[in-house]
Amino acid sequence: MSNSVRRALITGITGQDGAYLSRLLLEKGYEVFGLLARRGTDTTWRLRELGVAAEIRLIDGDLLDLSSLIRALEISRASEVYNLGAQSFVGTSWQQPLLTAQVNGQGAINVLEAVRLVNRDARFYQASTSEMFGLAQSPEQNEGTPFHPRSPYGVSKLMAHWATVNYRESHGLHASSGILFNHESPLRGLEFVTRKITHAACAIKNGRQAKLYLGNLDAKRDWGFAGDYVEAMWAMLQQPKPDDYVVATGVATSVREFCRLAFERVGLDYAQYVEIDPGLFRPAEVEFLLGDSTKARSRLSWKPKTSLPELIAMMVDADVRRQTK
Ligand code: NDP
Ligand code: GDR
Repeated sequence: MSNSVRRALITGITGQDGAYLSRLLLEKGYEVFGLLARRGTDTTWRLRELGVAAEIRLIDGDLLDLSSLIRALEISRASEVYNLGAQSFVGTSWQQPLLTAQVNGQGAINVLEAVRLVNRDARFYQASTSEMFGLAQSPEQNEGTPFHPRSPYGVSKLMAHWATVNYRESHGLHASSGILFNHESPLRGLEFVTRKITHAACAIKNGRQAKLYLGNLDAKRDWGFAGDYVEAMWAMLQQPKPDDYVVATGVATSVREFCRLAFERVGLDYAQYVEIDPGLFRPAEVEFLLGDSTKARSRLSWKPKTSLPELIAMMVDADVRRQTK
């Protein structure tokens, strides 16, 4: 292992963002290590789909086990640590508020502690979220917008966000927080609304599914492409000073409009197939999110490259390919 090679450790490497970030870092010449939480089934399909699985070194560990994180930092000798691991589904966070708090909140502090104990010079990235704005206090949200989380998920992420700020301020760590708005891709989990829609549009077109049941169609989100967003994560850790950055497209679209565009891509009218299931409404909804990423655009020279229609086409076409295999 040469000392000149840059090494990164990613928690949540088997998730959507973990896969895209792995590919980006490998392209940049990094050695990539990933924390692998033991599950009953194989969780590495995204890494295989992007063709990067063979190049990554997986280290067994869990965000709830500090000793495993210390070990992962020692083995990897990482100079950049990306904490992407989370119970990331907002809906589930009402059913599992304590697990969500532990994995997302305490888990982030465990990673920060491991960095502090093993290598204080390692740079740290925290996967913060627009869900922290929740009941948004201004029509466009930026780094100065007050937080008002609306779910146990949002609350847990706020803990991790402030812990990141606190380790920066009290221990001098190079710890940055990326406040990322929703980002999607063909690798998105099926529980999230965008992939649920693109998957169903294809299944309905193929005659495998009759209807699509959804909750609140009027919620609006600022949706971007995950492949673009991981570039901002990396750019944050290349800055001389750690900081917080909002990453977003600046375009808000309703779930209803997302449905219309996705079904249109397969030649169907969504209104004939989408039904409302009141059970899918959330106890407290985030109705509207729209990000102002001026700071990331000027300081990181970052901007999204993929429009929403392009993203939807990419997701629908991938589901068509998968379902016609
Ligand atoms: P995913 O849900 O796709 O991935 C989550 C990852 O966390 C998986 O690899 C999962 O492993 C891992 N994980 C869960 N619990 C643990 C644990 N106890 N120990 C170790 N690993 C664990 O999320 P995304 O890739 O979409 O998001 C990445 C991060 O960014 C998350 O923290 C999310 O909250 C945050 N975020 C995401 C946004 C988005 O729109 N995608 C927007 C803003 C923030 P396994 O596969 O084994 O379950
Ligand atoms: P979100 O994403 O909660 O924004 O969190 P999700 O796709 O789950 O919901 C977006 C909006 O769609 C509405 N909705 C439905 N959602 C789901 N999942 N299923 C449905 O059937 C449905 N019908 C309507 C929701 O009510 C909501 O308003 C995502 C996650 O990736 C988080 O980890 C991340 O932090 C945020 O994005 C930014």
